[in-house]
Amino acid sequence: MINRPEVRISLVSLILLSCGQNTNGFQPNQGQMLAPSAGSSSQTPIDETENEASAPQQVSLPSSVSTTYSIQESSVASEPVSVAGSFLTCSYKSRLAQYGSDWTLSCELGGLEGLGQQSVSAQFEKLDAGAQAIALPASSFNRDTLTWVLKETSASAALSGVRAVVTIGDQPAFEVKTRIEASVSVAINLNYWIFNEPNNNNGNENCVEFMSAERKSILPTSQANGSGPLARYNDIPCSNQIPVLCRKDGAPAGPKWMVSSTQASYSNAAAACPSGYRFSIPLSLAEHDEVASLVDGTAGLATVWLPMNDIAGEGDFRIYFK
Ligand SMILES: [Ca+2]
Ligand SMILES: [Ca+2]
Repeated sequence: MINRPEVRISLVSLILLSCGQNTNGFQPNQGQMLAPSAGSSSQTPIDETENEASAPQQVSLPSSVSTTYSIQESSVASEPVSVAGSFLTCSYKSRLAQYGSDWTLSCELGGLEGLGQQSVSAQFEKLDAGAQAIALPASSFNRDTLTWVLKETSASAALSGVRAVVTIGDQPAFEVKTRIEASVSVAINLNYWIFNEPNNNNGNENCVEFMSAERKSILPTSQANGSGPLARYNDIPCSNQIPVLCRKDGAPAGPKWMVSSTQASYSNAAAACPSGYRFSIPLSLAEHDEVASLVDGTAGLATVWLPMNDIAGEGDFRIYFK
C-alpha cells in the first residue's frame, strides 16, 4: 500500500527571478560566484557535468516565467482506525511555497456521521516512526466536512505521518493516524540548478546532486558564470557513488544536517544515513543555506545526493520524502 510520497517540481522551476528582464530566466555572468576554497584552482574534471563545449542536451525551458505551481497529484492512503470507525485522510490541496512557512496540509476526518459532528474537535501532530512529533496549528475548520487546514513548517513537511487526537462531545478522546502518500508541487522562486542543468547528459542523468562551492568553482567557465550563487543542483547518473544528505529525524542530539560518512549509489542512499537521520532535501531557502554551508565545509569537492529524481519521466523531477 505504500506509494512513494513525492513532490513534483516543474521545469518551470528553472527560473531565476532575480534577473526577470531576461526572457529565458538566465543571465550570463550574472551573480557573484561563491568564493572557491583555497587550492581549488586545479581543473579536476567533473565527469558528470557536461562541458558546454560539447553540445549541451539542455532540457527545453518554458517560454514564460511562472513562480507558483499547482498541485499535480494528491492522493492519500490511510491506516484504518477502529475507534468509532473513524478514519483520517490528509493531503496537500493548496499550493505550497518552498520559501517561507507557507506549507499547508488539509486533513479530513471521516466515519463520524452518527456521532454529532457539531462537537468534534481535534489536535494534530506531524510525526514519523521514532521521530519527534510536531504540533500543527489549524488555520481553519469546516464542521460540515470535518476538515482542518493545518499550517506546517519545512521540518514537519518532511515527516509523512499525521496523528489527530479527536474529542467528540463528552466521550473519551481517541487517536487517529494516517500516513501521507501525496504528491505535491512546491513553488520555486529561485534557481537551484547549475546553469545548463539539468541536462540529462548522455541520456543517463536522472538523480540529483547538491554540490559544494568548491565543486562549482571547477565547472567549465561559461557554465560557472551562468550559475547564480544559489545554484547547486545537477543531474548525474544514479549509479554514481557519492555521499548522502541526511536530516535529523527527531534524534535528541546531533546536528540538524549531516553528510553521510559513506558513499552510495542513489538507490542505496537512504541506507547511508545513520540512525536518527533520514535522506532529505532542504525545503526552504533557509535550509538551502544551511545545507550549502555544510557541504561547503566538507572536504574534497564535496557533493551529496538529494532525494530528487526524474526516473518516472524525463525532465519531471520530483522530491521523495520516503
Ligand atoms: Ca534525466
Ligand atoms: Ca547534469
